[in-house]
Amino acid sequence: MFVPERKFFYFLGGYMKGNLESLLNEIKAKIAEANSLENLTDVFNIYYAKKGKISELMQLMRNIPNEEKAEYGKEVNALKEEANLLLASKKQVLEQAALSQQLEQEKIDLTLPGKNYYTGGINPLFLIKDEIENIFIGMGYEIAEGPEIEADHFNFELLNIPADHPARDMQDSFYIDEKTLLRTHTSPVQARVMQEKKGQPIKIICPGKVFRRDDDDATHSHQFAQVEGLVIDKNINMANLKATLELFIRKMFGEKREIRLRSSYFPFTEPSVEVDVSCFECGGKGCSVCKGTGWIEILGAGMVHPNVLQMNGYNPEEYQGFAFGIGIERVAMLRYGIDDIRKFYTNDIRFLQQYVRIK
Ligand code: FA5
Repeated sequence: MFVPERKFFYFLGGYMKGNLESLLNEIKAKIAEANSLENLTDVFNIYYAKKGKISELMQLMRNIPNEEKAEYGKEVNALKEEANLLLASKKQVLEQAALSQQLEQEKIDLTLPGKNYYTGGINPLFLIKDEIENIFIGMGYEIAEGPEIEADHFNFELLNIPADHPARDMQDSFYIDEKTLLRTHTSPVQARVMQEKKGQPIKIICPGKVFRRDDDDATHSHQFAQVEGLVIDKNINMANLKATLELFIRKMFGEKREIRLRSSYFPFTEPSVEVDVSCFECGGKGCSVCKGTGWIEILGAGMVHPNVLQMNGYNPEEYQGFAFGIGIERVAMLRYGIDDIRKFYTNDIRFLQQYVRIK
């Protein structure tokens, strides 16, 4: 450590020299005593502030004869320098101590139990929706979208279901006003896409929510989800539809599950079919889930009706098409063995945890 030489101040005799020495000793003692950064700042202020003791030494300069001023200044600077060094090194020691203390206080006890946050998971319905999408994307389909609040015109009329047609009873609806309703199926997207593609070939699916005034039971809900499919091109026939549906069902349920195509009626397809899959609960014997039939209906389908093609800008002499509407909940129920459709919507975490990891 630098120790300044003190050999003069004869102009003020031993008094000044003694003063400088005792000042340095005083500073040293205060620095040694300081046990926090705040204390050290106080020490600094006492000596270095405008009216501090070191500043006072400089003011004494004016009493010193000119020829001795330089020597005196040097001596005071040496004192200042030593005090600076002492302050800086003490500051380092105190900072280190403060850091160690902080680290000590913030030490993490890895043995303490952690806080448990739920991160959520994907509802099994969405897992199935994604799987259905992937199967059809693999067959070259594109994904289309349509509004959930739909015009009566698209939901019914452009699908060959004029007002007062008895087929409207098949899909009891939630109306917003006379001409607007919550769509009862994803089929209006057929009309929307046909009008958009203006006579060009089409190969789309459209997943989405639909709404009906159905009474809720094990297999019916007033809100559910469908995936619409529509293919329009030249030379499309019923065999293409059957092959497509069989491929989808085999990919979705495996080779072992039995399926049946039943002839049916939809005003927008001719001929029409409904597809049933053997009940997962009873294996086909009949139970409360399948209402004793041994089968669960998962989709409706058919060849696009010539009237629908015509109304939406396609010449039925030139173009044919098939369409289908798959009930996503029903597929999920069959796939996972879920015995009540309402379980998808009640948000019981114990139910969801069986299908997805919820931490
Ligand atoms: C229709 O909705 C037609 N739009 C399907 C269609 C599309 C036919 C294209 C021809 C061409 P349906 O009402 O049968 O059809 O419903 C289709 C599927 O939705 C049913 O097979 C069933 O899986 C499901 N579904 C129908 N109603 C309900 C309901 N209330 N709750 C849950 N799923 C339902």
